[in-house]
Amino acid sequence: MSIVSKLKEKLAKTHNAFVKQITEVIHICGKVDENLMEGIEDVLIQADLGIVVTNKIMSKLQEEIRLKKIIDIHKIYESLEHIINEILHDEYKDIKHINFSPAIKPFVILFVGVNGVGKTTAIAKLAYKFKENDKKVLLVAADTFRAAAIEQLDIWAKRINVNILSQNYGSDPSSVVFNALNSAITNKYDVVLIDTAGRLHTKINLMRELEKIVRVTKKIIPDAPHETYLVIDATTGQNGVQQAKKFVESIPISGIILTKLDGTAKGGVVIGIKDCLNIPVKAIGIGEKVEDIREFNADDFVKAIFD
Ligand SMILES: Nc1nc2c(ncn2[C@@H]2O[C@H](COP(=O)(O)OP(=O)(O)OP(=O)(O)O)[C@@H](O)[C@H]2O)c(=O)[nH]1
Ligand SMILES: [Mg+2]
Repeated sequence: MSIVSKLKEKLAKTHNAFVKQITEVIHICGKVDENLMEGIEDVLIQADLGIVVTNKIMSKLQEEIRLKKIIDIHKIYESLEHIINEILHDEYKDIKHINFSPAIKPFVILFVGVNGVGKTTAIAKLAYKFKENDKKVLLVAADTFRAAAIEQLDIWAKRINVNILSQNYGSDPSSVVFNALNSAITNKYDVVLIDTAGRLHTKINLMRELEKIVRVTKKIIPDAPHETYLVIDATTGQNGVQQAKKFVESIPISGIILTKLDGTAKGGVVIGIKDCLNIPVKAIGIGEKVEDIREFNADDFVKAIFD
């Protein structure tokens, strides 16, 4: 099975919702007019693209209809695909892929996000990829809020056969990070992946805790964390994107990992994120298994949604 057909299978809910609704609007309207434009705009909003990018798409669509003098309603679908593809290409043209063989050592990645979005799972998935690239990987259990969180990371570490550094439940997450980074330097780890507790963006003390983790990290390795990934649950659609804004205000975020795209019709949320947060989606989660992660690729994504 090709990469796109596999992805299409995983994104089936978003694909079906999108195709079905657009086709329905086209069918009901029957001709290219104001009604059709309103119908398409509604579908884009419902698909959770967000207002800003929806407006951008709609004005490009109007322009294309005018310039190309489109009267055949069946050409609209094609135009829409082409416009969304162009927007994503434009936004992602200078984006660096995740480097699974980083030159910097240890390469430190911090994972943050609200509760239950899939941080720990994303860490396991990426750890597995680094491992496949022969990197020496250390997982850091800086989610000390729940004993179960440490256990969960420990289970993943055993399953993918990488090391983990943890302290007792209730320890200061910054002290776990401090010890882990020192150990990573001494023991020559290539990659350090730091798991943090889920936190609501509105809890100021918890956001301060993240800032402290970053400060402590820098004390040991001044240019670390080399990446900070904000994990967002796609099933929460635009809500997730709005929550993300608060994280961005607290610490620098270098990329987004958008999870659970397999279980939602709200996959359209991908299309508006870069525009809204000015942070690229680096990877997408499409299942619960360790191999269910893909680096984000605009071309493949648009094909999976439209074709
Ligand atoms: N279907 C699907 N489920 C996922 C995906 N990513 C994570 N999950 C599931 O989501 C649930 C929460 O995942 P975790 O990785 O524990 O989330 P977390 O952000 O670490 O949660 P907290 O540490 O409690 O904040 C688990 O049941 C995962 O299996 C995904 O891409 N697709
Ligand atoms: Mg977790």
